[in-house]
Amino acid sequence: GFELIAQDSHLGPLMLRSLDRIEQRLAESVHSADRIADVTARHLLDAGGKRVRPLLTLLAAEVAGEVTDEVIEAAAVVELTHLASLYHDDVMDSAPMRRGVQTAHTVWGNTVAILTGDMIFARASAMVSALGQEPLMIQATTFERLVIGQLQETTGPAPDEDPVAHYIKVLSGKTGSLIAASGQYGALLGGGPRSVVDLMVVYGEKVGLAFQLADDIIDLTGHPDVSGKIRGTDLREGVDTLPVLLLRRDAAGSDPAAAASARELLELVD
Ligand code: GRG
Repeated sequence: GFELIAQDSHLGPLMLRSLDRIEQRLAESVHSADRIADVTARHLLDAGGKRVRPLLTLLAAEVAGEVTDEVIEAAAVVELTHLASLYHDDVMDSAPMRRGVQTAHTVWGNTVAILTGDMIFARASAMVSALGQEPLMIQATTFERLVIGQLQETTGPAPDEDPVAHYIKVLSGKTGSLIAASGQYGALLGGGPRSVVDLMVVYGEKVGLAFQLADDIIDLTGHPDVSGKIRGTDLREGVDTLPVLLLRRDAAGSDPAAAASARELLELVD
């Protein structure tokens, strides 16, 4: 998690101190007076996670302007939004594990997991509302794109839609949107110029895409102790990731050599 980033990175003291402050804000903001809600909301936060989105917010602020208190707050908001979406995602996918621990719905049931996600999302919304009108709009747009991405993934491509194009559209919504928002918040609240704030959207989308593709490859090749996930889960559950979609495209394509080797590999996975 955060400790891993801190150990392995070449981040300067300002970044490390800022990550520490974000961690404190995260712990404060999931706290609930309700004993059970407190436990369920801490569950995934305490389990770790890489904190990639808050880090991107900090880096964008540093590049475009400076790390302000509002940047720290926004960095916590993006991680909370991500956290909320993970509670819901794990229910939808019936995932047994997340961040190396049992998922919340496995421990407490679907209802508790969904409501915990709702509570964390409400906290993020309250925090972002104090940051002003534009961050609030970014948050609302991002939430909608997250939800639509998830919806499109669930419904699958239209009959006349290219599966690879559909896949990229889904990723742009469910992963690219929040990563783009992370950069946007950093540049905006760090006092950066408008041009850089807008560029962060394009940059974040591409980082999000690269990030998710890496995730797909980790599912095939990653080590469970490092990734916290069971290898080959996507394949076993028939989730169409880009490596498989590209093999199918090659298998049906006009290059005979590529088609033959793609078919050979697909036999291993189908
Ligand atoms: C309640 C905000 C909210 C959303 C509901 C469920 C849903 C709509 C959207 C799902 C979005 C989702 C979970 C996308 C997957 C994104 C992804 C790449 C997750 C893994 O991110 P990492 O690797 O995980 O950053 P860690 O654990 O390191 O934080």
